[in-house]
Amino acid sequence: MKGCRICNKANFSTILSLGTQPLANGFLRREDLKKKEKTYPLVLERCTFCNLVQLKDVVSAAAMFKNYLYIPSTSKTRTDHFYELAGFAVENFKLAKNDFVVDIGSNDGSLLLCFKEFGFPIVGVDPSENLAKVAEMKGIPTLTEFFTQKVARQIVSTFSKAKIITATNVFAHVDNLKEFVRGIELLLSDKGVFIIEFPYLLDFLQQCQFDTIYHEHLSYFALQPLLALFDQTQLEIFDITHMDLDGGSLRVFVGKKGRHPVKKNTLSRYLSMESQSRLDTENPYVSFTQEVRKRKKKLRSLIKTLKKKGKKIVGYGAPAKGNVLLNYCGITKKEVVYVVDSTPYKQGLFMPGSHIPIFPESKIQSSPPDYILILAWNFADEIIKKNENLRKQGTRFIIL
Ligand code: JHZ
Repeated sequence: MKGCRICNKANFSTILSLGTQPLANGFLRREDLKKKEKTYPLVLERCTFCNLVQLKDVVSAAAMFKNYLYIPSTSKTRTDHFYELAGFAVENFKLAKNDFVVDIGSNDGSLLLCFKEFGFPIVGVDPSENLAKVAEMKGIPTLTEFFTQKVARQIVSTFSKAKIITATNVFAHVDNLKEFVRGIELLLSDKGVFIIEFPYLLDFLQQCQFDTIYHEHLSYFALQPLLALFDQTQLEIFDITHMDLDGGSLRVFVGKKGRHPVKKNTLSRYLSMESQSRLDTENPYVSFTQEVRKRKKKLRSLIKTLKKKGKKIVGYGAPAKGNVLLNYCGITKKEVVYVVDSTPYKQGLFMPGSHIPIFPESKIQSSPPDYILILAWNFADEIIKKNENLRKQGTRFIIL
């Protein structure tokens, strides 16, 4: 049995199984619909030694990320967030003209574009071949690789050490966290800052965000296990902030030991919230699992009632988490007749598992439903606002 990716111990306590599921970003072409879909077990567990919540089974990263259809630039909320992050880094860490910025998991280059506009030299690292091409077209130099020590050395020798390294919504995807962090040690300049963003375990549990459990998300971080990870390195966490994005995320600031004043009171505040929530016991996870089952029952019964009344239901957004929700709750194209999504790469494809067809957002205006199930619940405000006319005409929104 494989050990925990932070402490190497092999004592795990199972939190929840979502059965076997297809890859949450494994969108299908019409010709794939008749083929048997590949599914993988989806089991969440906790290391009882360091408390890292993690997936039991690891799907090959190449299978998930080499051809990747998710792009962040389709949501205004997220692009605004990237501008805020770049501005924050520039101001707070007093970036000078030639300070070098690296984004890991750079996707279509959306975040680096913001740093580029400030005039900084930049490079992205992302294994997705299709998205690296899109980023290059925007003028974002991109290494089509998974980030490792080797890639870090290559960047240092070709460009320089980095003053800022960002990793937004990618740290949780990394199987070999130690290799990744050693790469950061090599790439970060002495006064540099590594900024990580990821969904926060406390929000995940409190808001029962079970649909964010999928094969890409290997770790579900709280501060305490993260501190244990960085304790094994020459790096340290020196500050942390909470953000509303994606239902509650953390922005964590990491530097070389002794190079930045450590905000001890801030870190202690998070640690004490985590210990008050008893994250080192079974209790919060048992309550979470009970709530997941309740929500599944509630959604299934709501959809059944609406269908009996002859109501038309469609989905808004084709996010990865939407597929987990639909597949775990056993909802198919019989119940949700279509979904719309603003990502051009997803349009014309079908949702994995449920086989619901994906259309551009304009479809919802030309063929309005009685009910819209908001699958991209993290952007509910943005979605409801732009479909205000439908609400006025009587369409109702469902958010789980
Ligand atoms: P969104 C992805 O998850 C995958 P997903 C990944 N593993 C991760 O960690 C998170 O991102 C951060 C659409 N949409 O961002 C666009 C509209 O159609 O919640 C997207 O397909 N209209 C890297 O897939 C989806 O919704 C709109 O108005 O769960 C949102 O996906 C808006 C605002 C969005 O990520």
